[in-house]
Order: sequence, then structure tokens, then C-alpha cells
Amino acid sequence: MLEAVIFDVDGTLAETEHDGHRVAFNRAFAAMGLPYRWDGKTYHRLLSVAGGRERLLFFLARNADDLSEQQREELARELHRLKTLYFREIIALGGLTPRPGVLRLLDELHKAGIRLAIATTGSRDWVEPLLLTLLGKSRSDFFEIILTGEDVHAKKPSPEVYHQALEKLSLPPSQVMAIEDSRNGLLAAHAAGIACVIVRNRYSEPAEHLRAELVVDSLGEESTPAVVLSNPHAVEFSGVVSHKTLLALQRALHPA
Ligand code: XBP
Ligand code: MG
Repeated sequence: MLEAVIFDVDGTLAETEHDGHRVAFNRAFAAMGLPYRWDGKTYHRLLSVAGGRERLLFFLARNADDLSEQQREELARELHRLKTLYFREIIALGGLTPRPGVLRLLDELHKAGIRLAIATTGSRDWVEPLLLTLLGKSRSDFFEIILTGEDVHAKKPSPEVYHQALEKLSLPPSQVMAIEDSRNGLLAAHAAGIACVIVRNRYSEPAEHLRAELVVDSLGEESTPAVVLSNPHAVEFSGVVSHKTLLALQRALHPA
């Protein structure tokens, strides 16, 4: 029985990375007079590190080796503080919009009484304003639980955020499904025993590298059907990832 669906944020609810987070990081570098600028190719590579502050540390360790470890820690903290401010400004501009099918699926699941949660490695300072901007107050209130990077010691691909979600939902993994966009997110959900639907985007790994229960290029809308990229359980698909799709997947994974 499907009781709850846990949504990732970045790359899943909205395409926030290339024109959002990446731009905010570059504004932070410029504000501190640093010569670094992350183009799409560089940022794509750095996205293998979950967590903006961790991503900065990873980059500085390879590009600012004249600094001591403590100086790099302090610089990463300040850069990430600025970056979060800039990302909040980007959110306020209103240019970030929900990916196709997100609002439709949230409404369907809520109407069907499926419990909803958020599990992201992103920072709470922007997650809440982003949800309000993307979804509006009423849909943001659909989420019973919102877990962010501050709630865990280890970020994805650690399963910690999903373990916490299961605990707060008081549900076994077999009654829950995750919607993600990245390999880190897939690994985290699977390590928690949770089946995972991947909604690929420009920064996602190739579908053949993602051993998810279903891989699509979007959640789909009637007007813009999704393309199935991997469907190992041969779940019936009608162009959109719907409550019915998730129920069929759940039945295929956990036959009565
Ligand atoms: C994606 C991430 C985050 C964002 C940047 O999170 O890894 O780090 O890239 O946000 P998810 P912060 O896909 O799990 O939502 O700078 O706040 O970490
Ligand atoms: Mg993501």
C-alpha cells in the first residue's frame, strides 16, 4: 500500500541549479572579489558533491591550496552565507517555476490522501521561500514534513534524511516512494529501502546509469507527455506520472 511520497527539491520540483544556485555561487565569488566563476560544465561536475558548503570546500581544496584548511573552512562558510542570500533574491524575482507535472501530481496525491514530505540537502533558509514561490501557501502546506540539510549530519547519498522522514512518518520503506533527480538522491533513497522514481534533468546522470524503479524525463502533463527512459517493472504508462502510476509501481514492487 502506498501511504506517502517523499519529494526531493533541487532538480525535481524545479530546475533550480543552473540558473539559480550556480548564479548565486558566482555572485558570491564576485562579491568577495574572487576570480572563480562556475560555468555549466564545471557546476555539473561539482554537483556530485551534495550540499553547497561542502561543494565550496571541495572546490577550494583544489583551487585555493595557498589557504590553510581553517581559512578555507571560514571562506566556504562566508561564501555560502552570501550565496544563500543571493539565491533567496533569485527566488524572490519569481523566475523559478515548477517542473511539468509537479503541481498536478501534488494535487492528485493530496486529494487521494497520500501523505507528502520533502527531503532535501538544501538549506532551510531558501527551501521554505522556494516552496511558497513555486507552490503557493496552500500546496506548501500539503507537506507534513520538510527535512533540509540542517536536519542531518550526513547529506545525500547518505540515507539519513530518508531515515528521518520514515521515522517522522512512522512508516516502513515499503509503503513510501521517493521522487528524485540525481544519483545521490537515488542512492540515498535506496539505502533507506525506498523505491525511487527519477525525473531526469540537464544535470542528471544518463538513465542507463540510474538503477531506479522508473526513470522519466519529466512528470509529464497531458499537453506535454513525459518520455519513459527506464521502466524495469514494465509499469503501464499513459504519458504522465500520476497517482495511478505510483500505485501500479508499488504493486509491481510489493505484490500482495
Ligand atoms: C541539491 C543540493 C543542494 C543545492 C544547493 O539538493 O545538493 O546542495 O545544490 O543548495 P537536493 P545549498 O537535490 O537534495 O534538493 O547551497 O543550500 O546546499
Ligand atoms: Mg535534487
